[in-house]
Amino acid sequence: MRIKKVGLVCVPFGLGGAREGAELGPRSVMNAGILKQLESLGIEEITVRDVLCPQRPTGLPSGGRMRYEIEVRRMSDLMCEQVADLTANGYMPIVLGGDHSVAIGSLSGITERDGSPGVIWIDAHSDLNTEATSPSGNAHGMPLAVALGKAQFKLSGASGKSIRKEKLVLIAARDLDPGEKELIRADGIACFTMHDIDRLGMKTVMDRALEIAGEGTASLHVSLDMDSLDPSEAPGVGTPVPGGLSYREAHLAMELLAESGKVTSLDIVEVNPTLDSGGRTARLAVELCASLLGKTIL
Ligand code: 5AB
Ligand code: MN
Ligand code: MN
Ligand code: MN
Repeated sequence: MRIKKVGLVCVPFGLGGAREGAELGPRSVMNAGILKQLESLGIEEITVRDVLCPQRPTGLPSGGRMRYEIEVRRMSDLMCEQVADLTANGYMPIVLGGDHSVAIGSLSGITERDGSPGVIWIDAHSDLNTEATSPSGNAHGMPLAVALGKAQFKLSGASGKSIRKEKLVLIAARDLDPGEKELIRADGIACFTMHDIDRLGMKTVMDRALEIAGEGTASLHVSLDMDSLDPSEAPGVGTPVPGGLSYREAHLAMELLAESGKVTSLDIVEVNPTLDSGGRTARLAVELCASLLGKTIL
């Protein structure tokens, strides 16, 4: 499948994480030249949508066990509309976060148009906390629990559940909370940890991931948390964890996804330029996006 139309959805939202700065992510990825990169790949139509995200309120965060719940809901509703509209018009949505809570909106927007997508979640974390299991109350640790209908947080219009556990694959996990581990085991969610990547290699892991998430669904969503990479490659993230993907492992993952021809939407999240070293993480985000869209070495 050759991708001809891309819709960049800029979501400057950082209230889902503990540290300020992820709201500056979309700008930094744009400054790192994502538009030029898309053009040079021969994408014929590019449209950019800016989601008008709620600002950090003064005073205490809204919400109970999910911090800034009101703002997360507002952002997700706006995003859901944008992503659904782009999908309906034949654009591949590429969401530039923002912290990972933006995936709540991506997944609900995709589901609204195409039904449940397969999901490949590339992340040091599993983002499966509910309000009850979250150690932090931060929404960026909860988007998959929300999408699976496990959290109390439900989106306004939506039925609550947007993805199926059988069609979800986690890749690069290495920092899981007790409640998340329990859920992964109890629900039999496919999880390729860094240990599995060490043992099997990225090629085998991605083949298996594509078998699980890439078949029997109308669409395939890839959610790339930049903290999946080793902090030595991607220092500009809010929750770095040692022992992550190498530069080549991450590129290989994207190249194999491109070769599959199955990916229909993408999030690139958790780029935090205030923690970055000279825009390195943003540039890597652009490169990985290019690989996923079919850029090859030769
Ligand atoms: B990210 C933690 N599990 O829930 C939590 O970066 C971290 O989107 C979540 O993967 C990290 O607060 C969320 C401890
Ligand atoms: Mn994440
Ligand atoms: Mn993460
Ligand atoms: Mn993070």
